[in-house]
Amino acid sequence: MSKLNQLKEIINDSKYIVIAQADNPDGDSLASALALEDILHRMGKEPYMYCAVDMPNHLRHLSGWDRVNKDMPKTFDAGIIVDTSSRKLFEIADKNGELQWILAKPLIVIDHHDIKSTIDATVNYSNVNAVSTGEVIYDLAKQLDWPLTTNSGKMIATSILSDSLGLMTEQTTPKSIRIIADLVELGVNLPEMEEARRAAMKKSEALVRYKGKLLQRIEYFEETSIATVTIPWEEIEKYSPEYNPSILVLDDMRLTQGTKVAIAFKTYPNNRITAKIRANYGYPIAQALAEHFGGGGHKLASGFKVNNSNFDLVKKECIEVASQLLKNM
Ligand SMILES: [Mn+2]
Repeated sequence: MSKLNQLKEIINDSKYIVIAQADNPDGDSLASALALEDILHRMGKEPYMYCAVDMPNHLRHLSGWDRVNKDMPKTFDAGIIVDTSSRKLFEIADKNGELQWILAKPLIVIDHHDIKSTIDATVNYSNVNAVSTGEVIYDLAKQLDWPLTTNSGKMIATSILSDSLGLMTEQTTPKSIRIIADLVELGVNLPEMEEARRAAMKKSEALVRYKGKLLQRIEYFEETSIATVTIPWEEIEKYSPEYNPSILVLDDMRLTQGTKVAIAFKTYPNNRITAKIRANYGYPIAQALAEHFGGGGHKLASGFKVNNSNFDLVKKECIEVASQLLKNM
């Protein structure tokens, strides 16, 4: 039997269907889950969305995000995993045993990543030429006559625009662009979607003014190679509930001409210090710099924490090590 027919049969034979996202939900995974939820609902099914972690704030403009549950139901007929073929990305469910529940039922993986699946699914339905999982779902809807509405269409468009960074990545194909055109014809309103996305990113007046202060306080070293900013405890207390102060300025720091690495320090009571490090493309020193202080991360993004330390000394050492790592490249 073809994969398409197998997939069709699993859905036909099931009523309660779990739609699962991995531990790193993004615009594609959430929008794909929401599109499938709408489609399955209209087919008379009972879809249930699952993700082991909270939906990030920047995705909460997608209506229905709050229907994603953090635990797996006890009974259901089948599962659909969206936007990943990697079992490693279900670490939480793997540890608490819930992954076994979904693996024990007929399971469909709908994905577009170019990796060999490590999920023991009944059907691995993956198209590596699709720019997003939503694009794969659109194809399935066309082939299997699934009911598309302006709502599921909007979610598919969101998924494509999200993973293709607004149709601007190399993986974007004429087909992805045609699907967006089809969806607009179906009634999807792109300006309205964009406005909702931007509205979710809006910040309070106080936070915008605070960002201005932080920008004023950026220090540059070795010409502008290294940029640092320091956020004291009083400001962490005041502004963190609305937004992470480091994230507010790190990108602007990295966008300074000549800047190779940006470091945001936070100082806490009892001489505890944390640092968030972001290196620019071509200067992959972030991980080594964090490791020097017992931290870790990736080549371009990392962090560390130290206790009982004198801030001025930690900062001085951090700048010296960063400067040395850049010289050694
Ligand atoms: Mn994706």
